[in-house]
Amino acid sequence: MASATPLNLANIQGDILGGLPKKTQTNVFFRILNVPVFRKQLKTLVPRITTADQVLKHRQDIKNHKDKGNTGLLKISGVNIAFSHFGFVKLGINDSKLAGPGGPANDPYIKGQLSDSQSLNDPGTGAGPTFQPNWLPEFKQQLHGIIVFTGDSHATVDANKKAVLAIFGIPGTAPSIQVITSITGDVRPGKEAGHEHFGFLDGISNPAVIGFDTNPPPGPAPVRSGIILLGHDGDDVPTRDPWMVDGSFLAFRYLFQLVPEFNKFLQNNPIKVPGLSDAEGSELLGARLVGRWKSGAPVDLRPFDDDPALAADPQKNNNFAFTAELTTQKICPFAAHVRKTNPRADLNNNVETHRILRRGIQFGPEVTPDEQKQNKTIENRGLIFHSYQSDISNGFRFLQTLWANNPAFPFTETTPQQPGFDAIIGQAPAGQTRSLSGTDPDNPATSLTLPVLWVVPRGGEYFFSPSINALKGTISA
Ligand code: N7H
Repeated sequence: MASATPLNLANIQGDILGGLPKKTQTNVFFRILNVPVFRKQLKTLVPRITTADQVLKHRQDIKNHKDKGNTGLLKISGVNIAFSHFGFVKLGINDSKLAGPGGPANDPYIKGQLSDSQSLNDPGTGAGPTFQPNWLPEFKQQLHGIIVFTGDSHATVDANKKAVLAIFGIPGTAPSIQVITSITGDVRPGKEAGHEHFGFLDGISNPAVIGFDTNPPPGPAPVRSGIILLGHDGDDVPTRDPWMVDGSFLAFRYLFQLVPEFNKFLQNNPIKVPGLSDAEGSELLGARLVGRWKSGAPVDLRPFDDDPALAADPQKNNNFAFTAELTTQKICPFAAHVRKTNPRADLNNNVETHRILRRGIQFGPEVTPDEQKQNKTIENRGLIFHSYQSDISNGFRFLQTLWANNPAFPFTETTPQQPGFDAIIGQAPAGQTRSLSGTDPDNPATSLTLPVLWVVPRGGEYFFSPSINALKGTISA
């Protein structure tokens, strides 16, 4: 389909392209109670929605603020909104053209993530139609939408949330929506800022989008805007309804992380390499499971020790493609998380249709001394995972089911080893144990058994984040 470039950044919600700047984020999940009233009120919300061009301005303001030597944070707040299929059904809007190329009958967005959870291998009970994932009860009902609030502080986010909920009559006697649950995530404190709870720097590799990202650093090829936005060059459905153009699907996953248990596993299984202490061997195992060191330095460029300077250099830290060893696992295991989720040269760099924009944030406290002592999770913590893509089946779902959960991927013709599961997010079918090869660089065929799932899904949904025109028009009309 014809490209809509140059992109109309004032029409695209800001978390999709650019990402709402955030130290904290609150996600409000809602159901619509009163359709006509909600529609009217939504019109009032639209001018408050943060757009992609405003994100560019916010980021420039933050830079200017820092350049002036200011130490405190600039007060910035953002808000975006997205709807599930069930939300559009409630609104009486025909969203069948949001389905992927296979049509609506079996489309994950149309079915909703709860119905998809068994195919994602989420842990649960029962099988087939009686399957119930081990999700929190609030995510086992039909959610109609999500409002994402971001900002520099809880005070900023809370004030924005209060003002937005007031638009929908909350608190009050006749609200047009019901808040089902609200979850807040925060950037981790101090030196851990930007690192997820296992300790690894996150948010390094996101695809540059043609028409938006000017001058991207060396690394994987930029993607066409239609890989992320509907109705653009690269969108695999040629006939979207006009209101769908400039929107994007938001895959949300509520992922709990068992950090003390993960650390204990690393501690118990140090990689034995001459010259490395046990602690260094454990550090190496962690790096080989992820494909990056905690600093963010890629294992493909720095296989046996960390290199914080490499990690900090955006000209180098994403400029690799596993080309040094397409047929061995000495440098980086085939099943390393970043190799599973972006296999680069393993697929001749033919990965464009499976790139996603990740916009996650951490939730929960730091590991407590008590948890450390017992090697056991007591407090809830993890990742509020958000990813944007123009096709859920090719994006989030492809990475999860056909790559991370698939022990045979990447398909290796010239080596006898089966890669195994992505140790971070790979999920085996019920009753099966996870393992992977390649963690020991000197014995790549040795298989390492993974005793527990350290990333546990407790909820999720697929949403559609519409354009500003759609919010002003079809959705609120
Ligand atoms: Fe992953 N982790 O800490 O191990 N991820 N991830 N992820 N992830 C990445 O390159 C992590 C999850 C992707 O282009 C890094 O930005 C954790 C899901 C993709 O090279 C780290 C969780 C999915 C990439 C982590 C989690 C993905 C990526 C390296 C859950 C999709 C980019 C930093 C709690 C299904 C790959 C970086 C590339 C990178 C971690 C979830 C996908 C450190 C802890 C559910 C596409």
